[in-house]
Amino acid sequence: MGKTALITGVTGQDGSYLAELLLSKGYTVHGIVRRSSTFNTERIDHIYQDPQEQNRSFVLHHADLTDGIALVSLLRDLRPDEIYNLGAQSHVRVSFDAPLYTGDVTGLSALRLLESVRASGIEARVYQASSSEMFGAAPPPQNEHTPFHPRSPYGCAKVFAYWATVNYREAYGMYAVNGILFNHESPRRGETFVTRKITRAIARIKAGLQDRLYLGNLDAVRDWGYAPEYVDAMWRMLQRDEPEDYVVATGEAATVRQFLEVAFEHAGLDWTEHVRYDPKYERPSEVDALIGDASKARDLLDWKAQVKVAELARIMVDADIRQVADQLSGATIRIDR
Ligand code: NDP
Ligand code: GDR
Repeated sequence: MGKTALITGVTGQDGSYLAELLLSKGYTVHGIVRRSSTFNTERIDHIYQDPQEQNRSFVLHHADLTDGIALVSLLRDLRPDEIYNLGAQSHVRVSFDAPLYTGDVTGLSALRLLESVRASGIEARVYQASSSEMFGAAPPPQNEHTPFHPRSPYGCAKVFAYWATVNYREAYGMYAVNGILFNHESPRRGETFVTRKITRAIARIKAGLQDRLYLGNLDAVRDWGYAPEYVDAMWRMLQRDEPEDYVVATGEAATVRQFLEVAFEHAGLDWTEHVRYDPKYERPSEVDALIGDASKARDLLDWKAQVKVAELARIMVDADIRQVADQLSGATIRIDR
């Protein structure tokens, strides 16, 4: 019998790659999808299995991380071996506009889920999607011992979720781990995060659909990796004998400006002709520099980032150019690139 996993946030960038990975390993994968008036399953449509099919290995359930009773009921029914808590209001800038909502969904919901595991009496291993945003103003390089100094409601919520996870491990002996992941991107990245905003704009500029791209702070330094590799690190964390927390990063730094340069150049464009500043995209308090030291993941998980920022930018530009071409030709949109 293969293992059973439950993924919250299965419709997101990471959830979709993780579902694919677990299915390829023979898992039965359950995902939580929240009700939406428009389709929100685009990233997982290619692995969707019709409810009429017998012996499905990929099953979706309507629920919401803010609904603790629904979580307990689901866990009692499914009794998963592994739970990956990827669901969140994950946009840092938006968290300043919706701080309480973000605190609830991104912070308190992690505790809700942990307590639901306890209340339902199951023995699941729990992965919590922690973030380099927890380090915030702490100078780089950041590792598992770096003190947290979050700079946004999102970062604060993730710090709460981090400590709730550690506390359930210490208090109840639960197998619960934090993966402290630095920024990771892909062609499935949400369109309002800076990398995807840039690569999507490049494709549209090339196709004559847009001319300008408005951005905020170009000096921020980030450690950008490739999402499919990062979900593999999540899985590895839950396969160890002992539950521990790990930083996952490439260790390579680039500014937003450098990402712009590489991405535009790959498309044969000059970014200075198209990019303009809009203060709307600045944050009330910014995180200046995140550069991860993932030596522990390398030593204990045998995990190392292969795709670095320049290759990542090229992968994303190529995918967006293909997607715009598909849209213009009326062809079926390719999600799996
Ligand atoms: P996305 O924003 O792409 O996905 C977030 C997911 O959470 C979506 O499936 C979304 O559903 C779901 N969700 C939001 N609110 C709720 C809710 N109330 N109940 C249930 N589900 C909800 O994020 P990523 O895939 O990029 O990231 C995955 C996790 O990892 C997040 O927790 C994020 O904060 C964290 N993280 C991400 C990093 C990154 O660089 N990508 C780095 C470090 C941490 P819907 O599709 O309906 O909106
Ligand atoms: P981040 O990602 O805040 O690091 O959080 P984002 O891509 O939003 O911003 C990265 C940097 O780019 C600067 N920036 C802009 N950002 C956006 N979104 N839009 C703009 O127009 C723009 N112009 C400049 C930002 O100021 C920032 O410095 C991501 C999310 O996935 C989190 O969920 C995750 O936890 C962290 O990465 C690690």
